[in-house]
Amino acid sequence: MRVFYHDDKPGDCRLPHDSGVELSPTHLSSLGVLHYAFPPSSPSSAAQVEDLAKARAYANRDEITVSPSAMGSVYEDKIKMFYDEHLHEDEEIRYILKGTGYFDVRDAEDRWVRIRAEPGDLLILPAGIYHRFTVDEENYINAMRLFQTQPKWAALNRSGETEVNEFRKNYVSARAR
Ligand code: KMT
Ligand code: NI
Repeated sequence: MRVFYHDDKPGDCRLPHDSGVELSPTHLSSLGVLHYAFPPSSPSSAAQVEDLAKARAYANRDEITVSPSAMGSVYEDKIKMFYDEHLHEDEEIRYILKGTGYFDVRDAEDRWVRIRAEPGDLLILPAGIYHRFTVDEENYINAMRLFQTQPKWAALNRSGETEVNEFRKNYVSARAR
């Protein structure tokens, strides 16, 4: 994982958009974003992911591959959808198995913080945080998604309504503390 400010320049979202300003993992934890490194090649990783899922009551999971060959004609549309700024009323947990991609999260000053995710990175984005996702120029990522039994999984695109969403308000007040 690498964390840096997005350069906020227009252009293909799959490019690095690296501002050159590197951020520490502590910056992420101050936003309520948790990160674990469970290398897929390490024999203990699968059990560690299981333990974490159990501890947070995540009963369900699936695997997603974002790539032109896995998604076919809907690929470009899916990429645009993932990159629309949104929030969820529940955590978003992603465990990267293969490939690479970028998770962008808004910080307290509303700047985009870009997280470059690689195999072994497990990220937990808290409910209510504004975020988006893109693959990089390799156009390939394979990840495990974890779901609680009753996921509130709709992506709510940023709008006047999400600004007053109770999960958003709870997130902002928890972050400020
Ligand atoms: C999401 O929620 O943005 C996704 O599921 C994208 C693929 S996970 C690497
Ligand atoms: Ni999301």
